[in-house]
Amino acid sequence: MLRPQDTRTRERKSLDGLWSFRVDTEGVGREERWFAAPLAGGVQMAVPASYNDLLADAGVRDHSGEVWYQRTVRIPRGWSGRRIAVHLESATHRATVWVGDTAVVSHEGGYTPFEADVSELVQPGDEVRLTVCVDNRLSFRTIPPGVIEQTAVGPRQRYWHDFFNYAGIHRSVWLSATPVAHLDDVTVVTALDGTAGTVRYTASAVAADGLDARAVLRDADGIEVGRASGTDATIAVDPVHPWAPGDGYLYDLELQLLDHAGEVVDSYHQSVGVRTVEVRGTEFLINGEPFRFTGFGMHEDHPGLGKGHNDALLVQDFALLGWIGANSLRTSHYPYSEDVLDHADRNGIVVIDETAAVGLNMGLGGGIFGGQGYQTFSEDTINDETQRVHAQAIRELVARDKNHPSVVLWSIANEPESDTEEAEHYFRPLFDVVREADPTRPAGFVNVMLAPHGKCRVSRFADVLMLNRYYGWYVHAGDLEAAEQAWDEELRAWAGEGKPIIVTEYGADTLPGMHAVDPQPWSEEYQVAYLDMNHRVFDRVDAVVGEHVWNFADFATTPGAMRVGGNKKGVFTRDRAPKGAAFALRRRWRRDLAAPSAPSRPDQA
Ligand code: BDP
Repeated sequence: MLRPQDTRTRERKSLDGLWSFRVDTEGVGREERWFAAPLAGGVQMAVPASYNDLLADAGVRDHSGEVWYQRTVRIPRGWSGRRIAVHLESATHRATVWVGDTAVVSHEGGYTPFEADVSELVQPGDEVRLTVCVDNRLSFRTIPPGVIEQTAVGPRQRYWHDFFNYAGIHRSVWLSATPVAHLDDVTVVTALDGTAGTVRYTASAVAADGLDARAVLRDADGIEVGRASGTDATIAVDPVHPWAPGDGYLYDLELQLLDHAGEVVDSYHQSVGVRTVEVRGTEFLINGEPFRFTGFGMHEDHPGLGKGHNDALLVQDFALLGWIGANSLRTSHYPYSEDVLDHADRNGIVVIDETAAVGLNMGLGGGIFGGQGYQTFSEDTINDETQRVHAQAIRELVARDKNHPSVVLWSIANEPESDTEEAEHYFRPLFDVVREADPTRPAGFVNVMLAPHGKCRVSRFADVLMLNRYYGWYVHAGDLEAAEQAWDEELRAWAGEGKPIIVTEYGADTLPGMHAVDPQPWSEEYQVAYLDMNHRVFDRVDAVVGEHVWNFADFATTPGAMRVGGNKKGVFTRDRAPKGAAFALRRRWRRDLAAPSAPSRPDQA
């Protein structure tokens, strides 16, 4: 599946805006066929957005079950004879879509796209009713998992991840038209050799018998630099302008289907960054140069909007990444909007791309240690079926993001239980899945403090060690001296594995405006001292090739005794004001950026 585009043969029409919306409090919408008529009692709801915080109604915010979205759309008159599709970039966590009275697609998983070919159901020029039923319920068969518990006051959704279960249509919805004979996938793999680069593409097409394929590569100025014929070919570029951290140089690969007369039947544009990624010993190499990750684990999270995508806020977040000297981010804890990945490509920001497999650990809850009353892996909890859903989540992530040069590393889970035999059995095949889906990038998972060095049984499958550690916060809170010693010891033990280490989370909750002469937890000064302590430890261990502070910004969570209006580990507040730590990080990271080890570009030689 390719994302809808406007090209010389393709068109798309945005269905973003206000939709009619109704919460299915009683769970009767399907039985009553709410899709078959205008939504009775519908109110206006914005798409894209999380619906939770927009209606000033706790019943809506905390609703667990289905909600319904509906609108009408006129099929453009010029679209006759085309393949017409409805494309949703995401619906959290599962959805069914109807066109008129006909169900056209259902999709499981809240952060990857899906679409339906509706050509047979619509007539160009006509208006049709489009209904989307979105379900936010999590179970032991979903990624991320959760459980609905029956309590004295009714059912309650529980989950083991530390961010609010925002739901709805979080990203754009499109109506798209392609030729019936059309390209439906492309995979691009690039290589570098001295000043030369190669772009190998493999494309596939539908209903394209008798058609030829061709690819034209153009540089950022639109000048053609190479072309090739066929659905599988390599184009050489010399000299090449590589994609590199801080230098998001992109070529445009136009893929075409051609008829006998040489007329272009279909055209799709794939942006391409020519770069390589490799793990060698304890080094993480981009274009053969050691790369050191600085940046954050982030969240798609904003006041009001929840997890809805918004371009203005995207631009703001990336500007702050640039300001602070971050060269990378992790899409903690789910695949982010494709617009985020595109922006990372364009801006030379490196991405660790993560599935939504978070909370597969009954030893943890909301960042708080303590039993949850369930066993992580068992027939009734996380089991083979969950593993199948997880494998599908990995495949969908790779299928969507494989061509982004910014993506250099896959994270298949965050902080799962990883110190048991069951965990080993669960994860070993998932590493095969990710490597089969993408043999070109390293893969790993994010290790939790409960499975330290010597106990973790899953890290042996990973190319890169990603560690989340809270020495000085969840352990040795307030005692940075003890924290430093314990952290130093554990990190050196991990370094003995001979793999690169990225510290994917370290952070301290901080209330903006709380100050202390003698740094006390929750004060802005403590956050700075805590980060300084961590940095001393990292700088002593060569295998550490990355530091991602938890978190870029404060974010919404479920209410809890450990959360003051959400998680406050942000270096920025939820509305993106800097805490003191932002300036401290900027001093450290901007210094790193100026270092002479920054990858060189041939055109600057
Ligand atoms: C880690 C999780 C992250 C939490 C963080 C915290 O990976 O999602 O928000 O701890 O407790 O366990 O702040």
